[in-house]
Amino acid sequence: MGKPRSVWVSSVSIRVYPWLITNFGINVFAPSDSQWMAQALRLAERGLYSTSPNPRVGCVLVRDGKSVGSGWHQRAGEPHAEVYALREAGGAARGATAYVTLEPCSHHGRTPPCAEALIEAGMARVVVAVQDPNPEVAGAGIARLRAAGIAVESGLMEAEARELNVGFFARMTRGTPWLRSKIAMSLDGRTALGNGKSQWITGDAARQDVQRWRARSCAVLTGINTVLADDAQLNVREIGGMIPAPRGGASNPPSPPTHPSPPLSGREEGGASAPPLTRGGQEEGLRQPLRVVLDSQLRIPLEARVLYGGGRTLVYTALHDERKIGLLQDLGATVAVMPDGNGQVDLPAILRDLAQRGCNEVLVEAGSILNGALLRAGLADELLLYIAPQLLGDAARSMAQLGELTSLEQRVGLKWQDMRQVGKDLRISVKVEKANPPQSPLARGEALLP
Ligand code: AOF
Ligand code: ZN
Repeated sequence: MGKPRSVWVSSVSIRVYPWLITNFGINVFAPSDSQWMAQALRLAERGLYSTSPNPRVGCVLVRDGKSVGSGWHQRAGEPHAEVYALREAGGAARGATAYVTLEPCSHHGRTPPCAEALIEAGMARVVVAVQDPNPEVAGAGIARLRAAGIAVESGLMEAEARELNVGFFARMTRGTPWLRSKIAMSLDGRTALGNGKSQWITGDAARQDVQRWRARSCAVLTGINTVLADDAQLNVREIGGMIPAPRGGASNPPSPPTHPSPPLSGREEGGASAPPLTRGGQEEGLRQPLRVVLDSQLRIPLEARVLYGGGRTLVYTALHDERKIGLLQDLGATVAVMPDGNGQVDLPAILRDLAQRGCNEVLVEAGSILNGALLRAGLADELLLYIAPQLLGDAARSMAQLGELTSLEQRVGLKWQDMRQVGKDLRISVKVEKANPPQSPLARGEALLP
């Protein structure tokens, strides 16, 4: 039997659900199911800045139409969402329905299996948004619950749940992180003047917004040319003194809204469903992304700001220069030598290495050379474009060096994802179509990496 289908039925009595599932393999979700799952997704989003390498997960326990416990996963090594919810519910969990945004785990990781905890607590039904792609779980959690006689339905708001953990799914299913390239540009797609001047094309609000995308990423990746030109620190510092919500279980969510919640995009930055952030000078909880520099020839100056300040720095190079490597290590940086056959750094190998280091989402903040190389190699997954209402002219630098395309088949296909105004600029996010990787002449070996 294939994947169970899900249909929406507004007035089907709860008693016919098991009958439909048993006889037709159909999952039937009531409107209240989706409202509770939306609640669980909102809780999961609170982990946007803190859970990695673990996924963002939320859980709501409902009995007699009321929430009796809820929780969200906050940090790797700490309890999972279900545990917070069960703790809050206590004995009231017996006979409840659990809404979980990710399949409850079945393995002993840093914490014990949530499936067992749900069974012990006497759950009657478990509704799951999406199966856990972690090979250690991958359906075993759901199977364990079913074996214990619990009714389990999966697939409710699956797209939203996947989107919220787009990086975790990428790392688990293909062994590389989700690569999102941020590009600040003019309306005519230019990122700097011909002489390199680019500060600042977009306004304060857009640059503030970028800080949040950095904060949710496991790593920020750039090229040596950008380090030499901008000397950016690439850490998270300007989110208005805001840090992720403090430790502790989530409070009980209110009763479900009478109208279904608006769909979650899983990518809100300052929008209506942005995770709550608290103001304050508490440094604890402010997770700095790993700063990654691609520097084939180890040209990075020892004074480069990316080597200092908050956060760790990882330099990938193609050069076995023990002296320079030692100097960088003395400054606290990690250096990995990963050459391809052309004296450049090996991009696919670097991405696999980053995944092995637990990176789910990587934000690329680089110039047109690296952006072009990633697109040409079919490695970029998403472009986060900040577009300023100005024209810089055709002598200015392009957003990505793709080389000359000679047929339209070579173009990079994109899919609109999200679009909004941020201050005086526009923010457009697009996903890169992977079906037809671009085949410009430059994609065939003529590497242009820094
Ligand atoms: C859940 N609920 O809230 C989360 C889950 O090392 P551990 O013990 O924290 O396990 C991490 C794995 O557990 C992670 O890779 C993913 O498969 C799952 N995450 N599972 O039931 C949660 N965060
Ligand atoms: Zn778990």
